[in-house]
Amino acid sequence: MKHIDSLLHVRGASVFVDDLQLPDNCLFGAVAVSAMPHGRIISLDVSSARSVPGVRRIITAEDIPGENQIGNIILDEPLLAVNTVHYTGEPVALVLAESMDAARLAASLVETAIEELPPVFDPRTAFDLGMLIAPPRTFCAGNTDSAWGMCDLVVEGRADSGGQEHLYLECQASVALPMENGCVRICSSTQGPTFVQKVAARVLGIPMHRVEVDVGRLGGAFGGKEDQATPWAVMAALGTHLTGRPVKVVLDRKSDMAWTGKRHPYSSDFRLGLSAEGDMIAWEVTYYQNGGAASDLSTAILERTLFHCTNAYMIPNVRATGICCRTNLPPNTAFRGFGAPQAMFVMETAIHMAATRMGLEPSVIQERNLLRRGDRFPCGMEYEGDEIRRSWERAVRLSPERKDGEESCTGHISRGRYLMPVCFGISFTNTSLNQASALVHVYTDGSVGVSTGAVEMGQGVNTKIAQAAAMTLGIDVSLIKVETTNTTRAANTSPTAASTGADMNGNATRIACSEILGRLLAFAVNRLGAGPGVAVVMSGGEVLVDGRGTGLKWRELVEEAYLRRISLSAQAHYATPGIHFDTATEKGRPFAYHVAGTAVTDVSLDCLRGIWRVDSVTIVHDAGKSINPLVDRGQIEGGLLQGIGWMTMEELRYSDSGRLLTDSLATYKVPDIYSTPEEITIEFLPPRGDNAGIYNSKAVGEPPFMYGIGTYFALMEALQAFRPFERGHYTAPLSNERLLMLLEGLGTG
Ligand code: LUZ
Ligand code: MOS
Repeated sequence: MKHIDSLLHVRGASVFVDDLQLPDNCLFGAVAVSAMPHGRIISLDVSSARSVPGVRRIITAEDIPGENQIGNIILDEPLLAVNTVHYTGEPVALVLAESMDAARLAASLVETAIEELPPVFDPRTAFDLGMLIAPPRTFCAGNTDSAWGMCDLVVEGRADSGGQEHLYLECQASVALPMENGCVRICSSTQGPTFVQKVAARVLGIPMHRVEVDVGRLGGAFGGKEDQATPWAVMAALGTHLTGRPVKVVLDRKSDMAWTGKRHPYSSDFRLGLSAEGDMIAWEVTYYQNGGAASDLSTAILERTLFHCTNAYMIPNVRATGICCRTNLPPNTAFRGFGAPQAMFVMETAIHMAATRMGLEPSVIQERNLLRRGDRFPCGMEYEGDEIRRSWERAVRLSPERKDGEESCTGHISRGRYLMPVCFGISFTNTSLNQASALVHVYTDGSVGVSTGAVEMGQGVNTKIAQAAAMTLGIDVSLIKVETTNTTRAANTSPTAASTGADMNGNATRIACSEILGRLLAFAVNRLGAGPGVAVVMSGGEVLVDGRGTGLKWRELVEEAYLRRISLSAQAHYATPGIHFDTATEKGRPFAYHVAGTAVTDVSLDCLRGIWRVDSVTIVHDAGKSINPLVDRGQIEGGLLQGIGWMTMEELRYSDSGRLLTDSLATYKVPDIYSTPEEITIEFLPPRGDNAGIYNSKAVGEPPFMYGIGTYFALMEALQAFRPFERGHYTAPLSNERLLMLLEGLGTG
């Protein structure tokens, strides 16, 4: 089955926030921001801005009726700056005007006099200055102190990975509409409708039930709209609240890139101890996370880094410390993988360094140490699967054969291969977020409407929810409509994040649908006069008794049930079972299950020019029993490409004043069709046994991102085949510039 939005998308008929029909009296909001990374606000002069024709109102912090606070986990972020600014791009005022052009012009004329304070952009510097967002956390297993003595080799080094722009196609967007009696309705491009509702209520100083948030679909998000759609939506709501008029706030691309947070850059120190045979014995790592100017989701992201500090490997002695550092960059935020890619990059760096030192192929070390069923992660959870080793073995067999005796470096073209195993935990690391709900209505003509907390952002969650409903009800999927995500139909929802959207909302949908079906079938038993002990099911839209057709069709049954005053609606709640975590001991079972897979990446590097291509990527991925292989394949391909971009070309550069220089696609290079691997082979690992996802499928959103890490190390392999070297410091992205420096034996990282 295709993605249910595919026809709309290719026809340009899908509706996004920017496409919504606006009432005639709509105002347009533009944001004035700080041009300094750190400083005291001396004065805010809005007189020139106010004189722009069409400007109706300029809102600053003083106008906020409720709390000027948009923080999530830690309350440390104002909606509009007061007294101090902490990053270039921090909102200081909201200008409302009759047109977007007038609003943007006026916003650029807001004059903020700032007395500059010294900025800090580097997390290690921030750490030295004691600028932490939260106390450091450490995950331990075994005892590293006593383990070093057992090691035949210890490698030490540093690994730095860069940030990443989300580059969702649709920029941040929201429209707020005034409703009767001081209520407000917000249409937002957010992954977290409840968070928008909660923060809007807090800022406006009204109860949550007066704020309705509605989400149709998003033009991509990737984590960038988990927390950071909120300020713009709340600004629109604030404008509406203060003027009584509809307000639209939409960012243009450059502002969106410059002002919003990114994937967290990390700088990490590590020490890996191994036996002479390549068994990993001890692993110590310290992650300096660049959190930016406010906490946002940084602490949760760092927690996931710690959970994934050993990736897919069994290491008996571990000490991993995460430090969440406050800097003067825009608050960094959720991004596909949520701290796990950063952890896995450090792990692979250490393995690569050890392999180089030992004169081994990295795969020799990797394979020896892959997790086996029953092994424990540092958090204490057991690895309950066998997919890591099975995917590894299958990927090795499936990958293109490398001809015996073929030199890996012929002339100036050097080839490199790297195997990248990935093991990713599914569930929000914050256990309480692992809940979802669904509201299902069957209408008297047999058509069905499903509302859940899941947000469609292109990933296909609505398709999977429609499938889950159809599978449960035993009717055709064309009868199912998935409604907008709305806080009046699905309350207290978790953001659609952590790859859990389809699992949790699909399960809530399944439960609600089976409740309705149960009522209908009980009625059918009566209606057909079927005796006790017979199996009555709905299948293909018809009631079957003991597997035989009865001629009683879905629509007829629904109509009759209605006349008998049987409820055709149900609401259901789903809470992921069996998960818990104790932050006092840093032990527990945080994840419902793990998703694993292996990618084999082959690259060719032109050692004169420093340019390269990915010849092939062969992926064996565990999607459980996929309910939609086409959607899952799309996620795997997209994740891979996004991961390759993060590792090899996407580089953020800032001016001395913390202004993003790479604020357009002319200066920020993302993968395009020319950087796509010549061949991508994706095979789904045949599932064994049951999975905790929806209908035995598994979550798919984030894990494939980390296959892209393989491209970095395949390039390293190709480099070393041309020019053998050892380095103690690896840096990503491995841009063409950096590659050329390495080829010349220059540069760091
Ligand atoms: N968001 C979140 C996430 O709030 N908690 C998580 O554990 C998570 N994991 C991945 C992506 N988003
Ligand atoms: Mo996320 S990184 O919004 O799953």
